Amino acid sequence: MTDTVLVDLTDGVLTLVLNRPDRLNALTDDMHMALRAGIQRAHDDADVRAVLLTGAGRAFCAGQDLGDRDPRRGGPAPDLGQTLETYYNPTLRLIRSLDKPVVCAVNGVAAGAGANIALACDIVLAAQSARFIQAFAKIGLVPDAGGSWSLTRILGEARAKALALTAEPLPAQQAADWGLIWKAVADEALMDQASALALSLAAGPTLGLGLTKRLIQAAATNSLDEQLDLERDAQRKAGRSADYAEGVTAFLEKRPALFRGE
Ligand code: T3D
Repeated sequence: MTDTVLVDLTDGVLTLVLNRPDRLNALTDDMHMALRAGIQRAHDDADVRAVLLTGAGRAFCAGQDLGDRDPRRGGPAPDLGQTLETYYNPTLRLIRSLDKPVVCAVNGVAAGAGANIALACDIVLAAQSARFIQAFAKIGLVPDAGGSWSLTRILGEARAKALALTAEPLPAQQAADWGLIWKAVADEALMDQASALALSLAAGPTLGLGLTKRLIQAAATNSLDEQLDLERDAQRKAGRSADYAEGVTAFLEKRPALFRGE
């Protein structure tokens, strides 16, 4: 049986490739669990210092595999609240709580939960030809995988509502212009740029990068006072790290820093 998620760890970058290209990498139960195991490994394995998530073939991910939800097979309607709790929400929480950077290379269409899994990542690059589609409205569902949260936070209500209610495809360049993603890049350059970014993050001061991720995620709901306290605590930890000592020493010695992620 083919692996539904390909996993590779090289030079500190854990690359996870969604791998059902003939179904546009639509998510099956097996794939959900493989993706989650990959992100969990990034939590547990100190050799992982950055994650790169992408898709095989012409799509990033078309969301839930609808073949697994065929109502023509009969039986009771599925409890989709339960499928979110079982399959989607733990993975979304694992991505957001990972103290290491997660780069997403959106190599093609990202629809439904596929779009929203991408938006949960820390830095999103997309091929110029990619599109983001909140496909849920087309099949009578609501945005999930954190989409109602991330779209509204990043874009504001007007754009979030229009995307979610119309399910209109959002081209990668417009997503970048609106600040929904980091960059749209030429299709042929996507993987080189995403890999180079992930590699450079993996060679970075992992502890400090993890603290930075936490600070930025907390900022949306914190008051300035709360955020200043959080910065103080985070800077205290960062200031005690070996990577901070190395960073300052390297600066003073006019050489590149050699961070060890601790
Ligand atoms: O269920 C729960 O647990 C709740 C959670 C839900 C989360 C969700 O993600 S709900 C949203 C599910 N996703 C969608 O509704 C998107 C469905 N797909 C599309 O709208 C289109 O395929 C795309 C816009 C993504 C791409 O269009 P296009 O024209 O480039 O490709 P295509 O021809 O539609 O698709 C190619 C093949 O992939 C095709 O199969 P075929 O004809 O070659 O045998 C198509 O059926 C298959 N495919 C695409 N998306 C899915 C899929 N098969 C199963 N599930 C899919 N989601």
